[in-house]
Amino acid sequence: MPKFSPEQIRTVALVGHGAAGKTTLTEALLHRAGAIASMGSVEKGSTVCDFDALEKSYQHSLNASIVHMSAGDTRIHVIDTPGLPDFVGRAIGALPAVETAAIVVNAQNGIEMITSRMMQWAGRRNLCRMIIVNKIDAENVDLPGLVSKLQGTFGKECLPINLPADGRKRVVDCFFNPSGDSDFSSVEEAHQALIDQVVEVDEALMSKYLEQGEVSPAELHAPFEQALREGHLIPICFVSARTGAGVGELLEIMVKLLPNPTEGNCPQFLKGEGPDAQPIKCQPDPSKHVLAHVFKVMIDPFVGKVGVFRVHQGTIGRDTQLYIGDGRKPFRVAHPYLLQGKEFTETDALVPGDIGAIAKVDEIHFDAVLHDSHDEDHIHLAPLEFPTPMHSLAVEPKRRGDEQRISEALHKLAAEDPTFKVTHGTQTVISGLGDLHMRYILDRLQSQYHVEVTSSPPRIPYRETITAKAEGHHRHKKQTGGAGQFGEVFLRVEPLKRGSGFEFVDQVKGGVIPTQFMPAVEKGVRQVLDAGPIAGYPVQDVRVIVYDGKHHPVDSKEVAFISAGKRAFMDAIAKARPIILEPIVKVEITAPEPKMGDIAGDISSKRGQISGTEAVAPGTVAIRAQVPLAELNNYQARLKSVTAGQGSFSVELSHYDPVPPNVQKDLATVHSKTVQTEEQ
Ligand SMILES: Nc1nc2c(ncn2[C@@H]2O[C@H](COP(=O)(O)OP(=O)(O)O)[C@@H](O)[C@H]2O)c(=O)[nH]1
Ligand SMILES: [Mg+2]
Repeated sequence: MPKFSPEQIRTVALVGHGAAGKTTLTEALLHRAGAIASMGSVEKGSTVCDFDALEKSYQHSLNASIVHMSAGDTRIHVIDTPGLPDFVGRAIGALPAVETAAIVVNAQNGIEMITSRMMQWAGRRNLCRMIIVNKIDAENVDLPGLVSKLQGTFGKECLPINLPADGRKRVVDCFFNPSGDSDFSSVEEAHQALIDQVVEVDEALMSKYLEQGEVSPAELHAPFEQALREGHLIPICFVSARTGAGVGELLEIMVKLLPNPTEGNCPQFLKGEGPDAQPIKCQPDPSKHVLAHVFKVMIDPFVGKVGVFRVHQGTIGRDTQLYIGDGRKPFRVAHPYLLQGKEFTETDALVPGDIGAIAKVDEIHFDAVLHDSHDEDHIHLAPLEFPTPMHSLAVEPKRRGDEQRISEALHKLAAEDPTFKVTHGTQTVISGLGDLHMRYILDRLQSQYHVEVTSSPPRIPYRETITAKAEGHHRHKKQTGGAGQFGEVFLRVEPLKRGSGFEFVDQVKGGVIPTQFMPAVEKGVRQVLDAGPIAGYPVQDVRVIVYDGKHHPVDSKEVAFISAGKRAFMDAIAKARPIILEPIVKVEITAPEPKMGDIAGDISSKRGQISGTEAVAPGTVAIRAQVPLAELNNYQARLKSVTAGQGSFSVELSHYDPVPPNVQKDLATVHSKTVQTEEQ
């Protein structure tokens, strides 16, 4: 029998900007709930959540960590997430695992970039939200100012549920038992504001309230949950993770006011693919079929692959048989675990609301849905939106023979991280969200997988295309000693719309090129597609129409038509006004407002165009622009120097545009030189 029913479970993700104090607050909550005997610290590397060696050396959370604690007869699962922009993918990934996103705000720094982003992301995922103002003990904090900034930025539904008192040494409750004085503003007024906001979702209660002037906390419970679910109320509470002020009160709020799984918004489960996908209604009932979602995967050298999941429906026990997504082969759970940071504790049963883990199931992957319904249809969650990884590095093994091990290690790292991608082309290129993310990957390769690589900026993925129609012709004829080779091809090329790729059309009449040789002609043409004639880049957006040719009954061979197709295509391209295309990316730069002019000037000097600006937080602007990727080399370092480390940016592919003629000339020159040296 599970010890806790879904109604007794709370799930909370602590999210927000780096250094707001999420990891320390998790430690303080565990301590207050009696789950740990003494509080560790981030500085000493002794917290439950930042257990990874690299987290200790960076002194920042790099992964989502899971802990649980009991308060009375309630079990609380807390996910401590990273707040550095480079690691935000792991925080976004954790959102479907919880009913409540608690956005932790640093009282010293106020609203920061990830504060705003997390408010938006959590809102879009329909999570209940609350704001925790941490570090109220610190010097030079303006708490009343911060409350009005929060309300100004995120709306008047952000209302204090408690307030600092006694010179920020404790907090006073404004909801259940409003009495006493706070350091600023009136407890009674804060109480009124909360009740006014809550009763707005329930007309009957509103009339009663207007008539009698008061309603009991018990009557307020259901509308309070509804207001949270609808985003109509975002409570603000105050804590100091360091001194413990407000931490006990926060636990009490979690137990009494945050939604249990039956009171929150279930994430959207879908069955089937694409636009035909059908929504599945999820019921947080332990007796129904199992629906659980894997929101984190760890690949540990000792334990193997670990899938961390949230149960949304049904019960997972030792004997439960589970399917993964549309997989047909079930596996037996055998050992369901609860996690406390790096510690695994085996448990009997996990019910809706529980966060658990299973080890050594190879097929498990990030974002997989676990279920027991024998259903072959693809069951999945409405897709999460992650920032696109665009900071790339080309990597090469330091030691010969390490290629295979490096490739395997990179794919394991990519399996853990939705914002890390590996591509193998002429170079192995790894992409992530920023310099720190890349450094972390290289550090992991070394410390965990014991392989070393050298890294360099990757080559820009230029493309070649044509801008006019043209004709091409080649006659391949060889008479060397014995059997000859003969094949002749006439073709036309036409530009296609940007992004359409390549089309090959056979319009040969009367068998002048016998059908068995057409694949050879196409093969020859495709050889040019991989390495275009101007500078050796892939050719795209071209239609090739083969319309005439000649063959010889004895001398026509495959090689002859490959060669004729290739040369005829090159002949046509040369006459079709070929150009080089370059990737243009959408950049979003977030920086302090006074730096906007410098940043905009810099963007213009990089052939970029500003497409808009927006205030994302008080004093912080987001600047959107389109810039050629080739101009963004080293941009992180430049932005850092322009903004004194206060700026960050994200990049996403927009489209391909022709390069300016001088760039085309330079690229062609470099190419012809390398071709010459290769031929020598
Ligand atoms: N003064 C003060 N410092 C705090 C408090 N909570 C955390 N810190 C410090 O703030 C820094 C960042 O804390 P951490 O928990 O790693 O933040 P996270 O990035 O949000 O997880 C560390 O140096 C903590 O010791 C607090 O309540 N008051
Ligand atoms: Mg942390």
